[in-house]
Amino acid sequence: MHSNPKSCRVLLVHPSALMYSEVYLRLDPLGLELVAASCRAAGYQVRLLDLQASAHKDYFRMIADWRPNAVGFSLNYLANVPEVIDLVKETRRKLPASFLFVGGHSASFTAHDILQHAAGTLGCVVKGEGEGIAPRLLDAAMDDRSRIHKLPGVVTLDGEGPHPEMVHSLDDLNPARDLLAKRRKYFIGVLDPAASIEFTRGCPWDCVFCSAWTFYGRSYRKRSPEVAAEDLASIREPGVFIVDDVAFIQAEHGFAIGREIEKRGIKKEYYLETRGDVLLRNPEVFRFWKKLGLAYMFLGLEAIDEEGLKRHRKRVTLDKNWEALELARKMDITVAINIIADPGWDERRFEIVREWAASVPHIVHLTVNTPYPGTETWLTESRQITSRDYRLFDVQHAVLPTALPLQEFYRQLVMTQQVLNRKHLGWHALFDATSLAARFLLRGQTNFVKMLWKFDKVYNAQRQAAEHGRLVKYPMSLPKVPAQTKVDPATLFIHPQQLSKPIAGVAVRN
Ligand code: B12
Ligand code: SF4
Repeated sequence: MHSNPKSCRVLLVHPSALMYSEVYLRLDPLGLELVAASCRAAGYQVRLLDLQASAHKDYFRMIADWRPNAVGFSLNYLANVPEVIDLVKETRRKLPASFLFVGGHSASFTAHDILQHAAGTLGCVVKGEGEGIAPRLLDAAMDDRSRIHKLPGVVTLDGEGPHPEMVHSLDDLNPARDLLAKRRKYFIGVLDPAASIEFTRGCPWDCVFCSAWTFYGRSYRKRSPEVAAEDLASIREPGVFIVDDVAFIQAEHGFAIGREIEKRGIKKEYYLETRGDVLLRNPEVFRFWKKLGLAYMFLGLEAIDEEGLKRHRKRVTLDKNWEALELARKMDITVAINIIADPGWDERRFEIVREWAASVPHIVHLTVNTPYPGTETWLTESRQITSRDYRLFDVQHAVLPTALPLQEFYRQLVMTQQVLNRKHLGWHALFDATSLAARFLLRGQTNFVKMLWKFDKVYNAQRQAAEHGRLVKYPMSLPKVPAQTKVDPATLFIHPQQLSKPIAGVAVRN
């Protein structure tokens, strides 16, 4: 068909935002920007469309006008599966000859189901990292589609290729941020506008509810400090979201990037996510980054009792977490914390969390314990999953049996989130929301200001309960019952395990 990539048009699409996350943030799809960069480097004409910031009608207008030869969809979030399948089917009708493919985090763990749902309309699902394989896949698909399932990580209805391959080096590519329109739509809290950046990839811990580590086979890779700083210098937005799962596990790497930032005189405000024990072990690097502009830090505490920490296999004690929170407060870094609410909670348990949240000076978020494909919990959770609707797997719905009647569970959840949000608004007060809002509006930035009023529109107990009654067009496959008691994590890995050197202070099993 198209032997010359230059005459070949490739559209890459990120699905819509889950409305619950949109209250606090909207971020550019970094993974897709990287895939776009590698396809462009291979000579393809590439466009990027993010449905978090554009509407479906913009997508259909674009495919009608531009008529891409290939359309790739990013599927990091399980809750987006039905939307992407519907887009694939509609695109197949409108562009019968186009090559349609799907990749990303959740797609990697549910590849066969996605192909089944798409009922022959989808060319393939790509498992694992996309930068290396995407141009090879396009080359093959533009030539002879019947052989693409021989490629690493590629799954079709005809079969599956060998294990996906990891990119040679994280330094080889910079994300194609220039391809993304409406860049002023991206923000996190008062960092408005903000852009995403990656310094490291993977996580050496192994929490049971998380698939960040199973995706990358427990590997942990770093970008070189010079490349990371150059990438940062090219970012126009004043706010920066560091997407690393656990920032600054290796203090020296954090220092080295920081020194490169100083050398270049880069002035930005940063948001990052890390663990309490990492902060305690490497306080100096966080202090240094505070000077560089570190404004917010997210600590995934997950539980406020020892028993909960053990259940999630956080490999950290409660005392260490409290100590970390206190240290962050002393450093004058605004801290957001996540707590996982279990569907088994009763009124008293929600009340304890509300009381606790009111007593700490930090921003507290509450998400619902949700077993995801690719996690250990998916296989070991012995309670039966109560829904086969992908859309409910967004950590704001209960997909496990609730101890309280479902309506009451949501009433308690939303009430608790309201209490926490009032504190969250205290966060705005901290930064003097009124004058800040005025400054943003003067610059034409409205994301932060809109967020101040969004909460009540988005969180609604009755609606959340009613969403359990929606028609399920694409029923999910559920884990086997009875549940496994012990899991070999290697069976969950998307990329085969890479035995990287042990990291000082990170004591996890091998
Ligand atoms: C940054 C991040 C976010 C950002 C999203 C930014 C964005 N718009 O994409 C924010 C903060 C908004 C976010 C929110 C949420 N997140 Co989040 N997030 C992450 C995180 C930490 C890193 C993602 C990232 O940017 N990685 C770096 C880039 C380079 O990698 P990547 O996106 O995976 O892309 C690579 C491959 O996946 C692949 N690929 C991706 N797209 C495509 C497309 C094609 C065609 C191809 C071929 C390949 C391909 O190639 C890319 C390059 O190698 C991951 C954990 C992780 N380590 O992956 C969790 C993660 C993806 N999030 C998760 C969850 C649960 C959520 C929330 C539902 C809950 C929450 N925590 O608030 C919300 C909902 C978001 C929504 N849909 O609105 C889960 C996913 C669970 C699931 N199976 O659905 C993860 C895996 C974390 C976990 N604990 O397990 N998240
Ligand atoms: S430390 Fe964070 S990213 Fe790593 S496995 Fe645990 S929850 Fe996932």
